[in-house]
Amino acid sequence: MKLNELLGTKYPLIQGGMANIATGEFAAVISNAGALGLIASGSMDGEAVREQIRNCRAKTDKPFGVNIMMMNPHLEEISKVVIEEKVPVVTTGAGNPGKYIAEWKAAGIKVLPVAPTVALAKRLERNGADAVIVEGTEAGGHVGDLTTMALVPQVVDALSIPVVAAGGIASGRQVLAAFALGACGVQVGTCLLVSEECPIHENYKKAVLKAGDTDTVVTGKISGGAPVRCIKNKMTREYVAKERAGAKPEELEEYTLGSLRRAVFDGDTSTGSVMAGQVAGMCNEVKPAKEIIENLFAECKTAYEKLDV
Ligand code: TUI
Repeated sequence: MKLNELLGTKYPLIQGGMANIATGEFAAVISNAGALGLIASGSMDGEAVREQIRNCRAKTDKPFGVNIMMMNPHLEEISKVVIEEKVPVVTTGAGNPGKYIAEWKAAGIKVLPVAPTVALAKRLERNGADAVIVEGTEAGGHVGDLTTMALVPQVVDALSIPVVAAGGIASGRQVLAAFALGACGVQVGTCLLVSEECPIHENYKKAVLKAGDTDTVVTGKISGGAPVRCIKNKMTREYVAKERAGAKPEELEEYTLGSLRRAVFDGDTSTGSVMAGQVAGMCNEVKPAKEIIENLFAECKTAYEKLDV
């Protein structure tokens, strides 16, 4: 099935969740550009999500979604708010949403969970997901171990529902590659961080613009906590040093408390978590979101015509 048919979009592209960044207003910008904008509910409570849904609706009549982070302490509340507010699409991340899928589906919501493995993707298909978003470890933020290149075709082969590719996509060539791997669309985050409308601190945007191919690192791999990909800085260096020295998960958690907010709102790119994917190295220019999205599909077409196989 075509992703545009499932979501009611013009472009088969979903904006990544991006906790603390993707407000209702930003999601509306992306939806108005013809893709699917998402409100990132991150660690918001139910009423904050409701407010963002209403803000989004005030700015667009196009389909949009809410991304639900499964580690959110207000998960139960949010799972009800998306039903009450008749949100068209829900995506999930950082956990298994299996037990919520039936009630969301019964409310007419399209459900697209992120799966970092074939096993979870299969389970989610059995639970009734409309499609799965397969996110490779190239992505920014919380990540699994497998790459987009290796994981997407394995999930495509194992499932009958549509698969959306995420992680490592910031150009038309990568969109084309995702389709070649059997995906029906893409999810992108990092390339939208450098959109004019993205409501992050200027310093965060500059850090992404400046980053090269080797400038991101995954913290939390050694300690067995939640692995998170960020742009390398003082925080990631100290975090990894603490992990190597055998720091306890609680100590590490306390160390990063509020670190994403510090980067997003205060522009503290030294002790903050500047979450971004490996493609930060190719996001070198600030442009309107609409132009970024249109360029991805125009470039995809040119790259297809130029394929020399
Ligand atoms: O969720 C994301 N990316 C995120 S969430 C986030 S907020 C956060 N900050 C610090 C620590 C943890 C979270 C920042 N970035 N991407 C989607 C994603 N989902 N990546 C990996 C997963 C995932 C992992 C395990 C999905 C399901 C899963 O299931 C495990 C299980 O229960 O079977």
